[in-house]
Amino acid sequence: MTKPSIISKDEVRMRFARAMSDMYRAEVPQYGRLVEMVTKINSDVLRTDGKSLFSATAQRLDLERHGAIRVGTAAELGKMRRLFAVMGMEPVGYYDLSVAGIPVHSTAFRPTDESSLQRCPFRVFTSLLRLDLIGDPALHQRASEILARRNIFTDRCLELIRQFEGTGGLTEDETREFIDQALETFRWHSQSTVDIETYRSLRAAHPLVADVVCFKGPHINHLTPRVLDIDAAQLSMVASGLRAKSTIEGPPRRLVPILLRQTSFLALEEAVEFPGLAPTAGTHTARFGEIEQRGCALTPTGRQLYDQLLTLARQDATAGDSEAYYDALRRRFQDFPDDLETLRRRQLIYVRYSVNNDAPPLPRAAAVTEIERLVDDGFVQCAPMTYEDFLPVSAAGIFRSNIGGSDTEVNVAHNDRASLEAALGCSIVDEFEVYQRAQADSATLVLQQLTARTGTIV
Ligand code: OOG
Ligand code: NI
Repeated sequence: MTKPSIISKDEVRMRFARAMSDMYRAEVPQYGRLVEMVTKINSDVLRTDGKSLFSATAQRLDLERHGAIRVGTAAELGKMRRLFAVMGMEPVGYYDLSVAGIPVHSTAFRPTDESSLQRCPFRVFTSLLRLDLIGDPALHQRASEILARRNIFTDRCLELIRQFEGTGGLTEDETREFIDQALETFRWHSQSTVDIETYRSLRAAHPLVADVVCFKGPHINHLTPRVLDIDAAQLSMVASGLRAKSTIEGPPRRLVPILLRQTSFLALEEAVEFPGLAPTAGTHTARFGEIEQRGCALTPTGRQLYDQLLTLARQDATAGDSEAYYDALRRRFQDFPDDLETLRRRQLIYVRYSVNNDAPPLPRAAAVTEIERLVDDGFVQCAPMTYEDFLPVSAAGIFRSNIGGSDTEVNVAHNDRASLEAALGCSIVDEFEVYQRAQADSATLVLQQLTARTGTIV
């Protein structure tokens, strides 16, 4: 008997992302409208600007989504890491949101290698609640007890994860079952697991605490499509009556987009059943819609400049007054070069090298260290890499616009990457290393190709 074949992790991720999108569309109809809007804008942009900087990533756009979840305990996060590993997703980047008054720290599960990203760049921004930042010890204790009683994964889901870990892959039948079972973890539950008094006291501590603690599982709270023109998306959201957030997070509009720009529509107020109360007596706000535009990945030097200019702009104007804020952003970001040539020469962005097939064969062998000179001399061309990660200041803005409660204070904490890694049970991948490696690999490949071409003329 032949052994049933194994489904690749990329394929599992692609199918899961699709299933998640279908589920969220059924749960939140506004998401479906957002996706239609984005699809239309993207096809307009590609039609009028077919050579857009990121047209190389155009074929992955209809699959490109990020979602977000919030878990309550280290044990939940540890299992979540194992679940995402089945789909070839690893934790990349550490985001400390406590500095912005939000009692969580986060990472993003995503694929890291080029071909997997090209197949399906699905990512999930995952936050772990930090109950230690909530002042009231009794409430902290109560929340921990509630969390300790729940199990956010089905037994069969855990069994299939163990099976994957044992054999290194799932068969067709197991994959189908795994996707069905895993979806259960992310589904919305309209019944709270606690009574309304408990819900209210946790909500008073911080709205996020109530969102994480009072439900059966970590419902997916948004699913974000990638748009090629976010200013058009923002206008179109407002025009279609969605309650859009007042400002777009991230860098200003530029000729060469960098990092990530994001906007959202505000959370829905949804009916929730509480034990002992009539079904319509309570509501909860947690789920919302978001759109993002992705630009060039920045090197640490580029990122430092971005952080510095963003801080200055935020000192000039508050994000609440969008016109003044956009003005301040535009003014400050005049110091950030806005053409590819300068961005590359000053090593502010990561690039992917390729052989310029229009150039004559290189007359001699060359070393990797000469790659930049080969670009200047026209033998090698380069394209910017897409930023695949998130931004802590933007994420805090998105959190805040959706959970409200900006008046609830949390204790200022220290960056605690080590405890997030302990909860995950592995170390967090450094995002800069991922881009750096991809850039270096492309340089090595180009050199091999050039040498092969040189070889044929000698
Ligand atoms: C996550 C908010 C952050 C983003 O795109 O920066 C985020 C959350 O609300 O759970 O999704
Ligand atoms: Ni998001």
